[in-house]
Amino acid sequence: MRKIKVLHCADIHLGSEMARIPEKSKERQEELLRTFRRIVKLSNEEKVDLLLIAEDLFDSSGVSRNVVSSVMDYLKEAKARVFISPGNHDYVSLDSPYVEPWPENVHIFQGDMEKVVLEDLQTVVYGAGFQGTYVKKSLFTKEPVDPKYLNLCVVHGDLVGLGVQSLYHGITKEDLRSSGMDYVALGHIHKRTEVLQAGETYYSYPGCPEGRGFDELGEKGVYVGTLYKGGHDLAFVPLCERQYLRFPITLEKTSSVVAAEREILTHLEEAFGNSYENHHYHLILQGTYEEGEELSMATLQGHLAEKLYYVRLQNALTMGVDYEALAKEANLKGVFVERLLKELQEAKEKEDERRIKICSRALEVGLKSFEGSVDLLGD
Ligand SMILES: [Mn+2]
Repeated sequence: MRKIKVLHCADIHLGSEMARIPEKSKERQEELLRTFRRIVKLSNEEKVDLLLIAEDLFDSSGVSRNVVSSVMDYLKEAKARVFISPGNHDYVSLDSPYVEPWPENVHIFQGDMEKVVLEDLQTVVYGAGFQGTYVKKSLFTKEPVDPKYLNLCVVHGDLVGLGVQSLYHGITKEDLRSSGMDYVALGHIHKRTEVLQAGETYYSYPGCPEGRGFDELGEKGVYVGTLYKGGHDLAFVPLCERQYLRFPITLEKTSSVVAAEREILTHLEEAFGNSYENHHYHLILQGTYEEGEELSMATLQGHLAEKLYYVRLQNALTMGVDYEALAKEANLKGVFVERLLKELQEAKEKEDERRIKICSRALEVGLKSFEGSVDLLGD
């Protein structure tokens, strides 16, 4: 059986402003371009037949001349045939880079669904391109595919439920199932999906190959592998330069900034290995501190920033209190704590999660109010 090898990437967004972390914007734009170059290099190393770029190669039609020239130069080095499907960010327009001459090995889908027959590979590559921000109609054709060939499709698609409208070329599983395609290389959703199946049609979103903010978390990359009638062996290949990561860390040592710093760095090194310094972190610090020993988040963040590429701290530490001892005090505070502890105990016995939360919070805030006024908004 004829097998072909492909690299499927999507949503690269070259030229993106990366405005969510402005101080890193310039550097990240360069890194994004280098990531694209690594994609092309990988396609050569893996000797793929086809390099499929599903939508939003560029962040906009107004992308700088330098970026367009670099992309063309990189693609000239590609040994694979390249297929680009413009999406809602980089749609085809009169001033778009897509109307310029591109290297000979690059095919750009300019509008309605068209097909390119590759006799030597016994493969047909279908594709369509956006011509504006929105595409409300279906770009799939009703024309039946020729089952003698391996039929692929590269397209921007917003996978929606039956009857749901989308401004971004809504497609349903039924559309995929009835398309007759062996594989549909999708773009639009920046979070990767597994390679999925609708009837005989396989499809996937590889997600963006480089995150651009804390809304694009974790490892990013592309799909590489072979496709054949009735199957595939596509595998995810991570190749992002840096990740955006957000998670809680429970600190044991909260008495000094240096101790906390060491604990956090050790934790990150264990979790992410040698390259742990390279990532963007949003860390939610949990744990308890002794009264009067609250950590300075600004100082801790400053220390960590010397090591880590980017770090943002969220202070979720709480003051450790010996409630049992307080409950025994013969004063109003003692009565309050004793009463709340009883309520909390009852809530725990009934496994009433909502009540447990309310009682815990009431204890915490109530105790603070004994010390003076409580700023609930800033808390
Ligand atoms: Mn996109």
